[in-house]
Amino acid sequence: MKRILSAAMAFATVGVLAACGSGPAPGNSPAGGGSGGGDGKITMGFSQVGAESGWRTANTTSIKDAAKAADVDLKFSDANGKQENQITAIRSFIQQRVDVIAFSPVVRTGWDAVLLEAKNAKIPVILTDRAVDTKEKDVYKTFLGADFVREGQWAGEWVVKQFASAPGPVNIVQLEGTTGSDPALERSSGFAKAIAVNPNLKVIASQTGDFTRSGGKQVMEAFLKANPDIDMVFAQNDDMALGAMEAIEAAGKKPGQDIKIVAIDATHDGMQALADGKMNFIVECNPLLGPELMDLAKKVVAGEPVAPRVVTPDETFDQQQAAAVLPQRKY
Ligand code: GZL
Repeated sequence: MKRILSAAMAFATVGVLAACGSGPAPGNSPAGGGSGGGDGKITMGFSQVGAESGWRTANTTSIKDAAKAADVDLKFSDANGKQENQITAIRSFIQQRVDVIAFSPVVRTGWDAVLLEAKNAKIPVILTDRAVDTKEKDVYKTFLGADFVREGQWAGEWVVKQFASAPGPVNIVQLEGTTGSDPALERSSGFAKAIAVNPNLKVIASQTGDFTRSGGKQVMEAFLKANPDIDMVFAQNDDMALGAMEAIEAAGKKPGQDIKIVAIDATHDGMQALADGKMNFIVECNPLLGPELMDLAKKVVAGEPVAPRVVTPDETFDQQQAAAVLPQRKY
């Protein structure tokens, strides 16, 4: 069953939130070193997590292409998965007096100090893709990204349906994303909440594969050695699912048949494996955040109110739906 968060509902949410963000957001004077949008051109410093997955590659491409199309001067930094590299990059953007800073925080905590430095420098910050935990007030203008709890819930609800008539325990293994990251924490809780309706559904092992194909393969090899009767894999992204598939085949089993696989992202390789029957269900997490990020950045630099949270729509795919949409997929 395809599920799409209705656009109307999404816009209604944004509309309501925008209304309560009345008046120019504080600290929004164009104190950045860019032109402040004065000549219509703004300078954005962007700190990206890294290049760990197909999703990340598509996300980076979207941001770079959208900056070009929006005539935004983009200073792009790849943190290679390390928080300290992101903090260094953000400090460098502050030194360069950019007009706006955007970043996808690799993990949820540890950002208070650098976010306060940006605020004190009067440079607005936009979070994209992943959220942070911070006790500081007004240290970022908005969050643009998916609802990860819902993604985990939709994956879990598919498992509940799939095994509704299972007579006994259903052994599930979970490949978690990067430890401490917003998507890993929230997809885990959404999935756990969804499968709790059926006590037969048991997560017998759960470990991080760090959102990478090699990580998913290594962890799945260990799971298979320790648990001979795995029925189901919940992989928190396609790349770890693709790695798990290799491990399952190397163990002489058929992925998608002997061991079912549900994943999140809906990148090309994941959707191809789904269409080929080696996976069973995917929840999309759209990486094409670039255009909306540039719109938000221009509004924020101009001191216009923006919604504190802009949730991007997701949808789901089974094997038949994946085969049908693959030719038109943008990533
Ligand atoms: C989700 C994003 C996650 C993807 C992974 O918005 O943060 O990080 O699900 C990526 O593929 O590595």
